[in-house]
Amino acid sequence: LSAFVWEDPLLLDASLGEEEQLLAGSARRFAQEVLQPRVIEAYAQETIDTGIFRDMGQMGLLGATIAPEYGGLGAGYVSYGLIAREIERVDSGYRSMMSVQSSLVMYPIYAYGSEAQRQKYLPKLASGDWIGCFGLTEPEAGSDPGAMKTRAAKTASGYRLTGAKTWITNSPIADVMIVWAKSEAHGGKIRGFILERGLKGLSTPKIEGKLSLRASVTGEIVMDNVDLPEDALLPDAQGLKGPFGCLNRARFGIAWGVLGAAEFCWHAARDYGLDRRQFGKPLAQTQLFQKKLADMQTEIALGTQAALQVGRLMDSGTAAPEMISLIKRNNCGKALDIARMARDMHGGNGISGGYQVMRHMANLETVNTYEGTHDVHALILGRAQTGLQAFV
Ligand code: TGC
Ligand code: FAD
Repeated sequence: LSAFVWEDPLLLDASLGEEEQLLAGSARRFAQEVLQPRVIEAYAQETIDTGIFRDMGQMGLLGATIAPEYGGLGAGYVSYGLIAREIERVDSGYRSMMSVQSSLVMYPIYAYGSEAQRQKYLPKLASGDWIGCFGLTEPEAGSDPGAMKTRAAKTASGYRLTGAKTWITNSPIADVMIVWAKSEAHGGKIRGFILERGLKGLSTPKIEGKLSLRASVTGEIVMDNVDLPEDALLPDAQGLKGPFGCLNRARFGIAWGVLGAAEFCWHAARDYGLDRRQFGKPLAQTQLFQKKLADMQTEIALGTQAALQVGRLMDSGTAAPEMISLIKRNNCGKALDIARMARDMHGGNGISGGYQVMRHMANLETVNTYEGTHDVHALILGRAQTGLQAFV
């Protein structure tokens, strides 16, 4: 038998292909060199540097799974997951900026858009020159997006949108918005529209006072009779499966990303326990501390193996949406438990910004809620195994 590698207990790295390892390595360098030095201040001050999108774009981290002819890398979903893990090791908010742009804006244009829409939007979104957002949630339709009130009426030259989206990542800084609305011209079915900043009647107020995800900006999309041309409609998405097709990808990335945040917290707790002495010995030499480290290591190792398996199935076209619910739910829940535990293991220092574990903990409260709450994913899995839907 070989020696045990405590940081990579089930040898995840060795299960990756050479290109996946290279991409993960360059994403890690980028995240540590470009994002890590600014995150503590950005989170404290809630400052958003839109240049981060261009930095990510230059590194090929936006729309990595999109074909190279549209500015992507043509990489697989395991690679996309590895990128999310490295960015979220620094901050869930930076990963949010990346995953909304990649999975919720570039993916629907790529998968459901016309060739003209792909040519117009994807290269600028891939380079980070344009920033995108995704409007599904409404004030009265969160877990139940089918209850949305936003409407698209038909006009002589296109569509007129009325309604409001809320809790939208990137909306106050977005150039391009994917908005889902019930379209009167299509029998009330949900359709996707591409909106551009500057349209009359369109505004994107920022949501102030967040205590979580402060390095990522969140806002509303308010549409007061916004007129759109005919070619703003995404031609190939009809019904809720349009937005859910995007959410499958983003949720998969989150399942990887949260484990990056959890790994940061685990390593920080270990380092702290090795340095900090109480009762005449390092905290890391107590049984309780070691039990907590073992729990963290175990859950992260199992979670990454599950995410890798689902990624391989996505890359071979054999993954089911419920598999993504399983890993999104479990990995978010475990990452949140790990961050809370790491915060506790740092004692009083754990609440200071400099130790960073409390920031991860606060961020993971959001990640456990968005893209389908922990409980909504339980109901998806419950429905799949009983055939009974318990939402309504
Ligand atoms: P339901 O009857 O289950 O389905 C309606 C239609 O959609 C299809 N479908 C899917 N298709 C592809 N992938 C999936 N995962 C799908 N799930 C459902 C389904 O086959 C059906 O198709 P058809 O042809 O029969 O019409 O719909 P429901 O209304 O009963 O939905 C139930 C529920 C609770 C599962 C669903 O509404 C849900 O997942 N709710 C959670 C909402 C959510 O995740 N919102 C996310 C907003 S975006 C966001 O949070 C971004 S944060 C990003 C960041 O900053 O990183
Ligand atoms: P609700 O649906 O009101 O849920 C409240 C509670 O009730 C939860 O615990 C939930 O699990 C529970 N619950 C709901 N239904 C049931 C049921 N049937 N049975 C049992 N329990 C139930 N949305 C976007 O469209 N685009 C974005 O970019 C985006 N970014 C976000 C960024 C942030 C920082 C946040 C916080 C949210 C973001 N969201 C975004 C919205 C997010 O997807 C929603 O918050 C999420 O889907 C939950 O909806 P809700 O907040 O309305 O909660």
